[in-house]
Amino acid sequence: MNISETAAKIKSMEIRGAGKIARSAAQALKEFAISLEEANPDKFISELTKAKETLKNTRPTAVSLENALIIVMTGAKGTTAQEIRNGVITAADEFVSSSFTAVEKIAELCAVKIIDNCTILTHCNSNAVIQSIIKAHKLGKKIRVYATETRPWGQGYITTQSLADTGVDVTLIVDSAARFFMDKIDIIIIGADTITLNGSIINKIGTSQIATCAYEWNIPVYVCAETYKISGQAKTIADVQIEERDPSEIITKNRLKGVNIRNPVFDATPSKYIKSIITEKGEISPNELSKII
Ligand code: RUB
Repeated sequence: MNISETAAKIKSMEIRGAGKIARSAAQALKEFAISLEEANPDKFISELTKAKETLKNTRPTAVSLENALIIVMTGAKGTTAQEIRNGVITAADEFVSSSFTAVEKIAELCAVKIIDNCTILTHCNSNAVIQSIIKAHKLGKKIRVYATETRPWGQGYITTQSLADTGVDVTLIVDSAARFFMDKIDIIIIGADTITLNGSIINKIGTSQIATCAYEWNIPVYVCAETYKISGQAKTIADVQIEERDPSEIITKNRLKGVNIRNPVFDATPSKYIKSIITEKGEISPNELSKII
């Protein structure tokens, strides 16, 4: 896929999820470097930079996307266009492979947190979470999962179907039923798009409602996230742009007259509602994040 095709698919959410958009963008930048016929090294880097910006500007919230592109661009060094091209190819391949390894490692660590005979609640569709639940299931633990539908996009359908396909006992609920089922839940596991330096978690809209409710019920909330989802720039949630998408994702155009419709698609959960962040480098308390970074 070329840059504009990949950018369009990320923007339309045909490619979605913080990890997947990061890997797809890295792959697209690599393919662009392979196909770019430019012998002048400065012009080569300038074309790469333009392509990087096009990819970055597709979705504003997940720092995984920007970080992946920054990592790939660290390879863009050399005195000839071919050296730069090779550097980009190597950096992109390393990023994609390390991001898959990170998810495997997170799944191993998170599966330990999932005790036998446990009921989990998750929200949206996070690959890191799904792999963790599947890992625990394969270890023979008896698990029940409640997964929210995740309005307006319905990412919960992907989550529930992939868990059911691997034999996990899974129940789909509407987002507003999360509190209703809270007395059945032992642990909440969610993914992340961005983690700020003060330990706030930016994830799918509705995450913060679930986390505050879990706090009231004393249920631990774990975040499964690769370290490239930590923002080096965003100190607090005020530094993160929350994507707001078209109202037509919520309701058919013109169905209501004279009604304002808002469609923010992520929200921020402050660190006090998070038990820990499970990364490929180990478990991190959100309050310790800035020191560790
Ligand atoms: C997806 C979402 C996921 C995170 C983590 O939002 O909020 O929880 O991206 O996913 P959207 P992963 O559907 O709008 O992209 O663990 O797969 O990176």
